[in-house]
Amino acid sequence: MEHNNDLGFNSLLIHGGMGVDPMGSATVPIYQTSTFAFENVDEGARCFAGESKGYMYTRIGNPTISALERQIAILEKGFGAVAVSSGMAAVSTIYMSFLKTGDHIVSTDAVYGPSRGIMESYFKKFGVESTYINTGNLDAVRQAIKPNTKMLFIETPTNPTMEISDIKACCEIAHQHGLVVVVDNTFSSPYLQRPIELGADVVFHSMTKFINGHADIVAGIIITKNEELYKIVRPTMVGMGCNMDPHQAYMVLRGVKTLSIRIDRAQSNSMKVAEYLENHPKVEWVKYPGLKSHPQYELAKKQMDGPGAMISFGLKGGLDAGKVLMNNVKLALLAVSLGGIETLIQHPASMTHSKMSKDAREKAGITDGLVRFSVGIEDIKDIINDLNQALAKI
Ligand code: LCS
Repeated sequence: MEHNNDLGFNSLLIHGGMGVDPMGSATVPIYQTSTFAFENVDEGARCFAGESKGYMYTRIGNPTISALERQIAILEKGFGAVAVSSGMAAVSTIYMSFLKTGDHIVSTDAVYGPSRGIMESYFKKFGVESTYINTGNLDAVRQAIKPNTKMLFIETPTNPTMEISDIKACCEIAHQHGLVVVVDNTFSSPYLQRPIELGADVVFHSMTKFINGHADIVAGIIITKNEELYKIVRPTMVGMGCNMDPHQAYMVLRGVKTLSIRIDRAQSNSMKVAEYLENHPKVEWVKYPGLKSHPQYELAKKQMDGPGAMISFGLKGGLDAGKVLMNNVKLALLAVSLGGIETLIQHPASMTHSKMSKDAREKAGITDGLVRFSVGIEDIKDIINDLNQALAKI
């Protein structure tokens, strides 16, 4: 696939996925159609044989979706991308693409709950084994790899514990054993972290979060570093039918254009919120990669172009105090999801990670008292005032 990779990141956000529209449209039109007419029978046959670039059926491909796939592949420095209906559709497509009965996967323990949940339920049913470790610990990664291990699945920073894994070092270890390295890049977006440049084979996103950024769409995407992997992933997605809808693709194409300016603002707000929390007498701990107190502050600085806009913290009063805080915020929404323009607060142990066993949660550092904060782009004084008045109620 040919990409114009010479432009800077901000220019690529605006122009990266755009082809030349025959009608001169400044935006990518929504091809809201399920099917495409062929000129004649031979042309239809050529399309299905892969000998013609024409479109056939929207589950297989659609010009609006293709534009988004080109756009994200360019931003992630990959060969190509496959858009899917949600972040979880990306996870299941990746598992289905690369794992079979008897295989084993090593995964970050504090991944987004359902990424682990579907492996431990459905994929276990098909005979795939899994081991969950802190992939920030390279010795643990080495020790977890077995003769039947096929995939190393990393989430960094982790949802919600904000642990960082060294992507480059993990790839070096995994590749010595011939594993496919998959990185969930949802928390950083390609603006802050590009795992393929660090050696990853497959990157994916819940584009519901930073990439779309407006809390109005659920969407996912898988980016591969080369054509060989792309040719495994695309037919799996087509066969399983977890394609994106053209309107969904249009919304994400619109949202992604402002990715860098949204993250710049949310990140500058986050630094101030993290410092405010760290100095608050009712707060016990704060985990944010931009704080020097983060155990992997140096690694985050090396691997990421910024610490992002997600913060986790715990209060001295534990879960009870956390509940008072969450029930009393007025500006922040008490809601799951993250990475949007609005500030959100939620409780992972009873919400996003509630399907994990308490034991697995505790081992992964998802304690009952952990509160997760997704910092939006509102005025910083209003975000802090809101936290201040809610913390005063404890
Ligand atoms: N990966 C990460 C890191 C996520 O945070 C999520 C969703 C997914 C994958 C799945 O994406 P989806 O299918 O929802 O598009 N995370 C959520 C969260 O933390 N709160 O609500 C959803």
